[in-house]
Amino acid sequence: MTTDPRFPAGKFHAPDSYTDASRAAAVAAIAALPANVRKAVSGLSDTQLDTPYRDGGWTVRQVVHHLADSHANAYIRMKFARTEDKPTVKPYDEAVWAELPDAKTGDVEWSLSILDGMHARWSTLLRSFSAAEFARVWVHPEYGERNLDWMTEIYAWHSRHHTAHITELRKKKDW
Ligand code: NI
Repeated sequence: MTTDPRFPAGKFHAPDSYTDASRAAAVAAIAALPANVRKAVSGLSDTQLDTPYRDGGWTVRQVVHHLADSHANAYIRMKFARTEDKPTVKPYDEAVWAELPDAKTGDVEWSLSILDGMHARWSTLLRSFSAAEFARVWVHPEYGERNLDWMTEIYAWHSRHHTAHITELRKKKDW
């Protein structure tokens, strides 16, 4: 395990192969994110929410809103990949989005509510996928093709990654 504060849950490594069990575990991690992040921010004051999780990093508030921004894009991209032939997805600048006023100062409850509803739908969709559907791809203009298996794994990791930013900060600050 790395001690790099940017990667408290380790860096992402795609598995060599995908199985029913690995897919179920990844979907379970995505399904669990809303409750986990809600618990992670539970009881924090506005001042605590506006504290960077590391020097030069996003605040807890920005991390929560980033999860909603990122996962909304991922959810929609997966729907395109499920329903269209190799759709090209639209990149976005997550660092710029995190500085927009709704992400910088908005009530975390707004994004917690988005995550509650969206992850219920997203995990329901993922549980419906056959192996052939998990093999469907999208095309990223910079990174090329990625399939739904890879995407499910990376967003399971992404869920753990950002939740750990908040829980590690609370440990460090003894909050
Ligand atoms: Ni992220």
